[in-house]
Amino acid sequence: MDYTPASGAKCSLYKVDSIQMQEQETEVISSKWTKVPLVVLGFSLVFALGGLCALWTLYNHKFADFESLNEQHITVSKTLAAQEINSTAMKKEFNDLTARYNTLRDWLSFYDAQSCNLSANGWLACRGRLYLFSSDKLNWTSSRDVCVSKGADLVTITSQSEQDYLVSKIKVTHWIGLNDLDTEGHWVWVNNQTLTDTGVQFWFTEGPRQPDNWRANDPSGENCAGLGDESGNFHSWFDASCGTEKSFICEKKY
Ligand SMILES: *[C@@H]1O[C@H](CO)[C@@H](O)[C@H](O)[C@H]1NC(C)=O
Ligand SMILES: *[C@@H]1O[C@H](CO)[C@@H](O)[C@H](O)[C@H]1NC(C)=O
Ligand SMILES: *[C@@H]1O[C@H](CO)[C@@H](O)[C@H](O)[C@H]1NC(C)=O
Ligand SMILES: *[C@@H]1O[C@H](CO)[C@@H](O)[C@H](O)[C@H]1NC(C)=O
Ligand SMILES: [Ca+2]
Ligand SMILES: [Ca+2]
Repeated sequence: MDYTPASGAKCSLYKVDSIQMQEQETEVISSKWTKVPLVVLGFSLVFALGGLCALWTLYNHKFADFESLNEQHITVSKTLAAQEINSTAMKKEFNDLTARYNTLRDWLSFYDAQSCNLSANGWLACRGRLYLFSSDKLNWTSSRDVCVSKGADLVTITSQSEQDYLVSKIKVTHWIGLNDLDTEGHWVWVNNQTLTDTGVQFWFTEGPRQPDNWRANDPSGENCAGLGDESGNFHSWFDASCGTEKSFICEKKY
């Protein structure tokens, strides 16, 4: 009899157990049903976190790019600004130099006009040289002899400015100190300089090109050079027969 309550208690215990088990079963069932969204949520969270992480990395990357670009931009801007200052300074320097050059050139041409107008005993002085423009006409060899007898020689033309000066002084053709008497076509000055040595030559090129060693009047050809020809053209050189009688230009240093 004593067992009854015990057994009853056992039963009630069992009852309790069965109720708990029932509850546990329902818990297991309910947790089975809630796990699916949890897993989805978990995955979503992982993906979201991954996305955020990727975005963050991308952002950092882009920011680094932007920073380096910005630095480059600043550097280039600074260089540009410096070069602008440089170019302004150089422009100013160039303008100053041009102004100084023009002043000097004006002064020099004034000085030239003065100094190249000096004359004594029929000789014209210009830039350290004395020139004599003959009024009589002789063949090339006799012309040279006259110059040499005056302590000079036939003129050698060694620059554009000397050519320009002489051209400005003549109104008829004049012998100059250039010939190809020794070797046909090899032109040498009376001081033995070649045209290559002096670096300038002013042969006539606007018509029949000179020198042409024309042989119609003189079978020995044309082996002496004159400034200008019988029809003018005083700005150019012509080869002519050395026997022709022309005015001539002597030159000496002073
Ligand atoms: C400016 O010019 C000087 C030479 O005149 C040069 O040495 C310097 O590098 C230049 N600076 C820039 C920024 O170009
Ligand atoms: C130099 O002489 C020429 C004439 O030979 C003359 O026309 C010119 O005005 C003179 N120049 C000077 C600066 O005296
Ligand atoms: C030029 O050369 C000739 C012959 O070779 C020589 O007699 C003469 O002295 C030379 N003239 C000059 C100025 O050197
Ligand atoms: C140059 O003229 C002189 C004097 O008249 C003469 O002796 C000489 O033969 C002439 N030379 C030439 C190449 O015509
Ligand atoms: Ca010739
Ligand atoms: Ca000729």
